[in-house]
Amino acid sequence: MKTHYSLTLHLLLGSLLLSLSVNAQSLLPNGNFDDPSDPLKGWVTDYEWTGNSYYIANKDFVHVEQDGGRKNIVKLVSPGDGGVKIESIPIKLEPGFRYTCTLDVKGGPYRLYFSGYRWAPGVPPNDNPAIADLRPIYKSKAVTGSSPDWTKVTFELPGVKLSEQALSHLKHVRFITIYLWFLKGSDLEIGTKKEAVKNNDTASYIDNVTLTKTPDESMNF
Ligand SMILES: [Ca+2]
Repeated sequence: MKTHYSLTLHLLLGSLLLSLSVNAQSLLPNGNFDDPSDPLKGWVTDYEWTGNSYYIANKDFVHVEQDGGRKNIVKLVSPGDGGVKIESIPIKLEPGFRYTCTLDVKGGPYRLYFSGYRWAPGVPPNDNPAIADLRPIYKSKAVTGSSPDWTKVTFELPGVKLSEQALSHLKHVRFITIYLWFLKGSDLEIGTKKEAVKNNDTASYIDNVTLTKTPDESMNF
């Protein structure tokens, strides 16, 4: 009898772990930037179309580098007051779920959050929009900070108790992106100051971005 119970328990535990691991599968393709043919596949770095002078050349400040066991990592060097950014391709928002992003970061200062988008005027709804087809209408609570060493950071959509105003915006959100923004890093140095100046390296780095969703009543709208 005891064996029977423990076998049942074992099977239950096994299927629970299996379902957890399926649920925990990232919704984001190429979050580790290790795609062999296109390391930035699934990511947006080119904002020339916006005409915003801060970000016209954004893509020139985002580079893929090799880093041993991590394979590819992304290096971001902030050129000035506007900072530098990288954003995931738009991902369909499914109401009734909260979204969790984790990533490894080195550098900063950073401001990391989910950006929520509605359709731009005149764009017919479709399943694979470009960022240019969308207009931002919502930002989740941002996580901010900086770190000279690799650090795992987590942030969520919504990440806060939703106000009526936030809900009224979220109702229009059709797609979300992971929005990773690195500010002017003049007061943060990786290594010693001398080394940083020599390498012209006050850069930030990211790797291993994952996105998961979890049922959440507060996200029913
Ligand atoms: Ca990697």
